[in-house]
Amino acid sequence: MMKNTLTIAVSKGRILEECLPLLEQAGIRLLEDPGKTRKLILETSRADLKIIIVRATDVPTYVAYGAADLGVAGKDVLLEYGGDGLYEPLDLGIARCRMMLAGPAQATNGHGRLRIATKYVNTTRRYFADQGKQVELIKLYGSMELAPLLGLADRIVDLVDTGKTLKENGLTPLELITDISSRLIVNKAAMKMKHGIIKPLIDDLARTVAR
Ligand code: PRT
Ligand code: MG
Repeated sequence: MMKNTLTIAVSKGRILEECLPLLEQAGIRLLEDPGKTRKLILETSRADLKIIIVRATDVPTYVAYGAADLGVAGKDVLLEYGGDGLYEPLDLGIARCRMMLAGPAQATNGHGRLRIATKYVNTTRRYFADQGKQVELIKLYGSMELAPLLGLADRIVDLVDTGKTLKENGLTPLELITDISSRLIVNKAAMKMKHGIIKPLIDDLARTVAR
């Protein structure tokens, strides 16, 4: 962690795409087109600031350990990560969606414990525990929508944007667990040691988001 430089961890895809206009309004441009390079460390128009490209679920890890000073992560990823060592000073309002419980339209509210397939096992467990319900969780890494169709689970917990993915797989949204957007996260030690450069960046981004 170098004292006068900043590293921001961002995932490729919708978060990077929606992040770039915000960064631009804060005076930060990428020097290379992220769609055309395989580089994982991207230089910017600010010599003291670089963007690193990591998997969405790895963003909190890089920031918590101080390998990156800041990061942009979906609230879904942050809820599931749960660890400390992170500040979450700003809701960037990008990559919005909803985390939902979903299932077949005519859900057979079977016997015994509900089986739920999801990649968000911690968040799902907490959601049901808060209602005093015990559920059986099945951890999946993708294509959750298949699980009820094949009898692997009664329900799924997944992110929903337009609802098209659920619909095309014969599933209906049943309960809203929480609204999701991407957050700026900051390593706690970096926030202290590099306050002089991090604080103005947070303020610039906050102004941009408020516009
Ligand atoms: O895709 P990859 O395996 O590389 O990683 P990832 O899925 O973790 O990354 P990415 O880029 O797909 O998602 C990054 C973040 O974007 C997530 O952590 C969310 O915070 C946010 N986000 C916003 C979404 C969506 N909207 C979204 N719709 N992430 C995923 N989806 C998926 C959803 O899981 C489902 O499969 O899109 C599908 C539903 O979309 P609709 O429009 O059909 O409802
Ligand atoms: Mg994805």
